[in-house]
Amino acid sequence: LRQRGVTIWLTGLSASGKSTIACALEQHLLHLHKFVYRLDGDNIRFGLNKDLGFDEKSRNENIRRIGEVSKLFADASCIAITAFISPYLVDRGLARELHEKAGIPFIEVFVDAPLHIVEERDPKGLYKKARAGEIKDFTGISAPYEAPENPEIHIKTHETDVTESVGIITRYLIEKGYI
Ligand code: GGZ
Repeated sequence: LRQRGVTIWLTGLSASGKSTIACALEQHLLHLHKFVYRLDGDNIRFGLNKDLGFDEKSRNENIRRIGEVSKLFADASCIAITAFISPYLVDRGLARELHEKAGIPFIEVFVDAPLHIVEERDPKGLYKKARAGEIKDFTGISAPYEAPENPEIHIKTHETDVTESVGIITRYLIEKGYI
């Protein structure tokens, strides 16, 4: 049976654990000899989307393009993993619609950690800068994050380690017959 494409869409605050989970999941699926590709800030925001910033319109366009690109990868029978804050319900809804219209599964994963926890983590010092007003429109501080209402998977990263998170997503893929 040929692999079917799917998009695994991680959403959550900065420092919630999206990239960490995305990398570990990618590695795990590669070990299972799956065709997988990860889209993140490094290969999208510095390339295709380098013309975009962080105001609401730019984020809408960022997510619109990522939705289109992930759909193309999944259409080419790849497991596309995306790791972007994607703070707006409507944008994630449009990405989902795009996939579902093409008959491609869209798996929304809420990478959830409370604001006080991600602010404590603050690995790049961005929350501190945002609190000081040095970064404007910062998600969770001065820009909104609209939590998913009905995600396929909900992971609380302050209670679940990376290995277990990868296990949860992998078991979901197996249960649904996607891998
Ligand atoms: C949020 C910002 C901002 C602002 C720069 N708000 O933790 P990081 O550093 O490595 O990940 C964040 C990343 C968010 O980009 P996304 O493309 O995922 O955002 S969105 O989906 O909302 O378009 C953060 C950094 O960029 N960063 N400025 N103002 N995060």
